[in-house]
Amino acid sequence: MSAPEMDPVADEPGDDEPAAEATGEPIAPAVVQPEDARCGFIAVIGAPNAGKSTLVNALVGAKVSIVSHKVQTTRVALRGIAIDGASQLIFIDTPGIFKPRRRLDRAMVEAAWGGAGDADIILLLVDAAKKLDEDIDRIIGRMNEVHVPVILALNKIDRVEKGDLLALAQSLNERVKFSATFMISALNRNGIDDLKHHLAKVVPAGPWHYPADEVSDAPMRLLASEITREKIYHRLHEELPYEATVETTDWKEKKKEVRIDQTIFVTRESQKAIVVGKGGAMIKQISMESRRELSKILEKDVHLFLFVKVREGWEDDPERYREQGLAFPKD
Ligand SMILES: Nc1nc2c(ncn2[C@@H]2O[C@H](COP(=O)(O)OP(=O)(O)OP(=O)(O)O)[C@@H](O)[C@H]2O)c(=O)[nH]1
Ligand SMILES: [Mg+2]
Repeated sequence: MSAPEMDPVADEPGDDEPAAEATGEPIAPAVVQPEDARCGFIAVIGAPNAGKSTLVNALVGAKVSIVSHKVQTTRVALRGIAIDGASQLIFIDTPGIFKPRRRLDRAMVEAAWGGAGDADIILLLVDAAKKLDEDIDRIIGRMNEVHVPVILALNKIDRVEKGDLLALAQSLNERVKFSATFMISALNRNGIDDLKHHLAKVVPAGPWHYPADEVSDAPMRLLASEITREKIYHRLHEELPYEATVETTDWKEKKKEVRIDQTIFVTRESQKAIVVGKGGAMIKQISMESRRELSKILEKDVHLFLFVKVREGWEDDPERYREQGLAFPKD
């Protein structure tokens, strides 16, 4: 990698003692599990902003996927893992399915349907507080093509009148043969346990895929990039978050602390100025918020160094897709 274009920003000084290189990959231990084990992959699909990532985090009981009030936050199909009784539930949090325009959009839609294709069960999440629109129509239109059970979950019921909710459930059930319908609030955890117990009953019998204490299969480096990307989504607006990408370039871990280097790629000089902010104020804020959350997750002191680089046309560079775990669409 070429030299950074600006000094790294760290809100804590790093230190220069030699540190062991961590690979971020867990060493697979033998999976201990009950005799009557069940295990299944559940793809959570739905329109952008329906609350899919919030739901996966609620079901897993840990933050495995980033959330924002903006659409198209999730880019890659990420897995979150939960245990309920003798069942291991592996949730695939997919990007929102929408009408793809840019190449990145197409990669995200493919990742979403790809995630659904790998699943034993599809969980279709619909924002009940929103009118049915063409996003939902497009998804519903393809539901009859899938050959696994589809469960409907109406989300955000904290924002809907009961009568409207029942009418929505009925009209969707007239169009697709759902195996079950749930009404939930992913944000308030309302109905989450019922949904989880149901899933635990219907996933196929079979051995667990992951150790009991694992909540995500994503390498820590990717999760760390995602956390910083979430802070960018919270702090910056308009097209910038969509045109920014974060890569973790270095990870040095010691017993009690970890040094993480990340690069934020933007597509134009003007965007770089916004990300850095006046006197570096914005990047410091992003760095501080990301570092705090990473420290909590890693249970270690984190020294986070953020670099900002302009890379024109990263959206057409296959390597940038691979780094984010996406397949590169040819056209
Ligand atoms: N009121 C309310 N808001 C919710 C609920 N669930 C999620 N949200 C909010 O909806 C917004 C979108 O949530 P996400 O989990 O990022 O949605 P997503 O479906 O993963 O979005 P994409 O990844 O962009 O497709 C966030 O602001 C959430 O806090 C809910 O049950 N009630
Ligand atoms: Mg999401």
